[in-house]
Amino acid sequence: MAKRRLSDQQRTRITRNQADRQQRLRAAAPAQDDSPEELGPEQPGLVICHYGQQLEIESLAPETAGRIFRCYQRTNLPALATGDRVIWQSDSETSGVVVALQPRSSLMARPNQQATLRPIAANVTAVAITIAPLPQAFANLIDRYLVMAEHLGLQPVLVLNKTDLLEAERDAELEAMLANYAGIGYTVLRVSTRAQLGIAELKAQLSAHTVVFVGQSGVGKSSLVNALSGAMAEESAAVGGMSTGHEKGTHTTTAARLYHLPGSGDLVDSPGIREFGLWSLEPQEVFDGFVEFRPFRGACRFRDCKHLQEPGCALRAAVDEGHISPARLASYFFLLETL
Ligand SMILES: Nc1nc2c(ncn2[C@@H]2O[C@H](COP(=O)(O)OP(=O)(O)OP(=O)(O)O)[C@@H](O)[C@H]2O)c(=O)[nH]1
Ligand SMILES: [Mg+2]
Ligand SMILES: [Zn+2]
Repeated sequence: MAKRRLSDQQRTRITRNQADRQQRLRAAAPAQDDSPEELGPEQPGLVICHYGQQLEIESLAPETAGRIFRCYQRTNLPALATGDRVIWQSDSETSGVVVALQPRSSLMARPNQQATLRPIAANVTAVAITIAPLPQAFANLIDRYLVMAEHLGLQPVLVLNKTDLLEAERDAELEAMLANYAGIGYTVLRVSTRAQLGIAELKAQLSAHTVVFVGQSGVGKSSLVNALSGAMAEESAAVGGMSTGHEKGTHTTTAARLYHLPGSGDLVDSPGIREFGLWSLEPQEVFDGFVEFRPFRGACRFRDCKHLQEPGCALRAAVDEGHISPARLASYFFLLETL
């Protein structure tokens, strides 16, 4: 064991040395353009966006504060995410290299098709779970995000956008669902970026936070980020159309990006999800992610109760007594199945 660890360490050191050497070679190589290739001093920065191999780093150093540098990262670093605090060095007036990652307070990741986790946003403190009358909202997806937020200790906020599109009859189910979330204790905000409704309230709710907007494509995450940040045309997030016929979004946003709120707070716009991915959670963590279930943990007659047909099931009793909604229990089973 000790021997193996030593060789692991050696391997890491070799990789790091190689990376350093390549870095020095690259720095020492004759400049491709007429900019000097000498690396500047180590300085703090913030990852604004990570797409492909490129990072957009906002400088936090006094002399260049607020300026954006195109950077690549040293190969010994883990995958970086929007919101990461880093140490970087400039190699030109507009570019540089990220040399270190500073500790993260949180990391929101998303499973991809290969079931590996891809980091989306780091150091966020709140999650705005964005839904709309169209595209149709799914309780399962909302619950998945809620479980994730609870698990990471992030403040969840449910944001219903496009209230201008609400139709009483068609959206009765949506309203009932939202009333249920409010009843559990979640903050539910109603906004319309088109009709400019509820934006100030949402802003007030989020001003102390770094909040990531998540949800299906087409619900209006980018529209909300623009409305909140008051972004000027050239720096605003791209807003997409809706595919005709299916009332779905068109996956306009392709990489998470951070925007500063005037005053205080940061927003992270993220790409709409394509499928119900699997977050690697333990069944117990899923249970705990349903906050209104927690008082009934361990209260069933059988210690290994699956809350299906067992006699003396406290969870089922709670549903019968109206403390837990049947929809949330069904959602819990659905999430367990997809683990
Ligand atoms: N009616 C109405 N449409 C809206 C509202 N907000 C946004 N939209 C429209 O919804 C569509 C999708 O908006 P986006 O902001 O691109 O949605 P998104 O969630 O960022 O989508 P992805 O980037 O694909 O994940 C656009 O056509 C917007 O104009 C609203 O409050 N009311
Ligand atoms: Mg978008
Ligand atoms: Zn039970």
